[in-house]
Amino acid sequence: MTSNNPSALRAAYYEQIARQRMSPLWESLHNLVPKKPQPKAQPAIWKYAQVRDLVMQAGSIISAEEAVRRVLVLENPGLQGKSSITPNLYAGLQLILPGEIAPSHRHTQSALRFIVEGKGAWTAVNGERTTMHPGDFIITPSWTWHDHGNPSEEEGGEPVVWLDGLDIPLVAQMDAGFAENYPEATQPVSRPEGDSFARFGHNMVPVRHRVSDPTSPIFSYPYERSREALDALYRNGECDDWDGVKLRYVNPATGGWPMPTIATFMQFLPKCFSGKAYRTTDATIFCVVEGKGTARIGDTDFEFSPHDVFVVPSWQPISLNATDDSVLFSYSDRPILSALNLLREQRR
Ligand code: GTQ
Repeated sequence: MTSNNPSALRAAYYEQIARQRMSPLWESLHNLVPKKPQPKAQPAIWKYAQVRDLVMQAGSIISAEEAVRRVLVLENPGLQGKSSITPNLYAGLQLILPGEIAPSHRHTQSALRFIVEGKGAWTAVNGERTTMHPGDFIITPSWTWHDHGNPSEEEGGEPVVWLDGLDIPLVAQMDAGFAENYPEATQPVSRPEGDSFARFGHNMVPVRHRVSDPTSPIFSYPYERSREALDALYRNGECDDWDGVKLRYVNPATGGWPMPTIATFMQFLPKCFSGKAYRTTDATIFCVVEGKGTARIGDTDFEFSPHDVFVVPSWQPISLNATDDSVLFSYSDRPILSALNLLREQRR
């Protein structure tokens, strides 16, 4: 090493400071403080036609009881090994067969279920069971006991598949994960089905209700109701150039998001809709309910059809086109970005 060779001098210096667990900011500043978001997550799609058989095969590979949760994790190709679909969010396809129970547990992670295929299975939250139908959006808030089950074949049970959306990566980043198992497979049922919906699902709340936490007091947002609202609005002439007809799900007691970390939406795109491009700093996972079309994400076109799941990373331009009347469910980390004043949106 000679003192008039700056790169050799620096390399030797970097070795010395590394021994003291230090590093030179000037080598990494541009990466640490980028001019705009540089998502490692990539746009990606899971075509249900390609994965459905594999999801069903999981049913003969392992029981729901042994698996605890029999789920195929949808892992973003840019986040390999992280069980993440975006930096903050997780997605998975869960299968429950007739007669099975996924045993009761609770954890600090918040979860949503979006029913993809099949009906009649149930999920229990806070002593109340909710029956699943395709297109229903169901929540299991942080630290609530939850178990899933499916009536036996004799009772009319059929395989049910839903999309799980959780804030697992966010909670891991925060080192705030706690979990425990319920002592029995299922929690006791203490309230009849529909109880929370009767209390909170009709633009009314119990007269002496006080808001004690940010989580929605209703557990299920039935597809029928959401679909009806979108339909009525479209017939009334509503149609945004970017979104078509798009509504967000609310906590009826606060007007806020159903859960503190995950935003959820449902939108209708009429046949021949050709949406303008937008980008946002929340990363979004879409699940197709009805219809066909194309999502252009960045420079790539992803053709979508029912039950497909696709992901749009932060700040990637997206535009939606529909070749048939289409309905899309989506969830994102918008509440987190919004609370931290990091939400930006650009519409072109
Ligand atoms: O249903 O409780 O996909 O705890 C991942 C973790 C589902 C669940 C998942 C979970 C669950």
